[in-house]
Amino acid sequence: MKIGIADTTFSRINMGKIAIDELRKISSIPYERYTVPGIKDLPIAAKKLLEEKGCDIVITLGWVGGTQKDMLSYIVLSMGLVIVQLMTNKHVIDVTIHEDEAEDEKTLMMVAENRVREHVRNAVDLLVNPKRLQKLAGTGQRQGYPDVGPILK
Ligand code: RDL
Ligand code: RDL
Repeated sequence: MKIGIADTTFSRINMGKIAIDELRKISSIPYERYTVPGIKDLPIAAKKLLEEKGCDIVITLGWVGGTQKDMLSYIVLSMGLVIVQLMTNKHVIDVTIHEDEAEDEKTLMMVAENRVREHVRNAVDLLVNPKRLQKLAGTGQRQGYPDVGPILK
């Protein structure tokens, strides 16, 4: 069993390092890291990790800049990752930070770190402990910001 971690040099935070730190805290599953220039390079990195490097699941770590052009790049990434999943029949966990989703850099850093760590836990659960996710079904989980919680009757 192996987990792929794909990250970018475009990101302003070392998201790959945070992901590896979390993975080491919660499991001993081996990993393979693959760093590419930017988000549009992540779909092929994910596909190579799954098909050539023998990974069972991939976590992609992307950083989207604040302009409309960056948003368009994000849509390309997102569609590309869905296609990779359908082509390989394996999960790719898309962790994306949008540079404009927080007021200041300190908050952005906190959101990014939380989102990466929570999605690493999701990826490990998808792989080895899917029952934990089932227990959380319908509970309004969010990654990065606090969970919104369920709507109660
Ligand atoms: O294949 C080389 C680049 O085109 C690729 O790395 C792009 O993902 C780079 N890139 C953009 O061209 C862009 O307009 C990125 C962003 N925006 C972005 O917001 N985040 C990225 N890359 O990681
Ligand atoms: O692969 C991990 C996540 O990227 C994936 O689970 C996304 O579907 C999570 N997600 C978003 O990133 C988002 O911006 C969701 C929503 N919005 C949404 O509105 N509803 C979701 N997921 O179920």
